[in-house]
Amino acid sequence: MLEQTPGFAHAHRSETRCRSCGGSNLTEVLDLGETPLADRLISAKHLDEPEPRFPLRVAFCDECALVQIIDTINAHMLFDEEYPYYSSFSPALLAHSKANVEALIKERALGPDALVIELASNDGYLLKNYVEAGIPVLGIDPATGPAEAAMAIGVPTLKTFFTAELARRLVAEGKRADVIHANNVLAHVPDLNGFVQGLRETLKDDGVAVIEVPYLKCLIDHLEFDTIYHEHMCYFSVSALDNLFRRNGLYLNHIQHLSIHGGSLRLFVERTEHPKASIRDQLAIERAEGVDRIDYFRSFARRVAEVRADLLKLLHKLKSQGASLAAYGAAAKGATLINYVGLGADLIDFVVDRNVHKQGRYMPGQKIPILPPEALLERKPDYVLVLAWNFIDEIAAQQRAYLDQGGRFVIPVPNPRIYAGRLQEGMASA
Ligand code: JHZ
Ligand code: ZN
Repeated sequence: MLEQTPGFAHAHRSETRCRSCGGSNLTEVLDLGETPLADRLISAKHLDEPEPRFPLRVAFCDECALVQIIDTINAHMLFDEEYPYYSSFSPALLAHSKANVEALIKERALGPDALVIELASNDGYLLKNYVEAGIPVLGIDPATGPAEAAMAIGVPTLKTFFTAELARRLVAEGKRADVIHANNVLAHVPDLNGFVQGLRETLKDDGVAVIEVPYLKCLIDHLEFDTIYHEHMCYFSVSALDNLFRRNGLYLNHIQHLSIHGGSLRLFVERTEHPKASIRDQLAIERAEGVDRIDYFRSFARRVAEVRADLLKLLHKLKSQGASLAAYGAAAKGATLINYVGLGADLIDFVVDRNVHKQGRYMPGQKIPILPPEALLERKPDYVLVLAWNFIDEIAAQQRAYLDQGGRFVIPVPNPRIYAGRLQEGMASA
């Protein structure tokens, strides 16, 4: 057991077995040190209190190819009443979700007799589209603020975690679903097999689970190491997903590639097996490139350390030239980045974010204040490090006035650089 922040040791556990197959051949591929919890923003009144930090280590399972963190934090600590992530603050995400719902309603001819369930329904950003179309929905989310926001806009929501036990209760109440959405939640689940079994039970025989996960291959290829934090316990390849679903009587039949969150997969999972070419093709790519083998991850830690060194060098150079620096996006990934790289309030004056629940609070670890985006035009920092680089196009459009006045963006990954108008070839921008 590693040394813990006093008083918080009970909230942390080191895994010795794979979260998916239970195998004991976990090989560490990256150690990001001890970091604070990425979505645990600090309020002014708690600024002087000790902040918990926990080890953050990534491992590869030789048996089922799942990449995962070794360190598990108690879920109630991760998703408490202060959880600040509200999906609805990104218009690009709202448009992405709406298009997905419209396509499913059409393809599956969903109507008033159908039931759509969303796991981790957050503030109702997706289900509200079904409600508008007169299709019954049920949201499930344990985070108090977002769940209440969903109910306030007419999205019925159970404020709890989805587990195999809750699935049995829903089935007993006759609530099996035609469609189950689960976006960016599979990685958050401590009992992966229990969650997937619950999914299976809650799906109607001909139902489909539509699941979005950030894609491991994008994480590795584009050095998106900042998307690693304690909330994200797993990092999925198609190979590992295929193993996971199959073990629990579900089948990955189709995938779509999405640019959101730095490169994601949308999975179509059903109770019967009839894979489309998209599955065979991607499994073949992963096999050919070795994503299902440890070698693929061997140089990752070295390349991540290079990003850290390059970013520090760039920012210190700007600072030594007399430039002032701020950052955009109090994203969870931003917390990993500033804490792993070591970017403190001495270097970055403030962070801006549109999410009103984040404004007025402080970044974990480094305690940099979070302000509304208008602060960029008011204070005119010379450079803005874009922590939410996955939304760069949207942010650049919104901050046109700042850029036109000579302000400059710095993009941290995959290679730290001053923004020249568009992202590097192949990078996602949502
Ligand atoms: P964003 C989130 O991670 C949440 P985060 C979660 N941890 C998860 O699993 C992953 O996604 C996949 C703000 N913003 O969404 C909003 C603006 O201010 O990339 C957010 O605070 N203005 C559950 O937190 C942040 O930036 C804008 O114009 O790393 C973006 O955070 C836009 C577009 C965003 O991911
Ligand atoms: Zn495994």
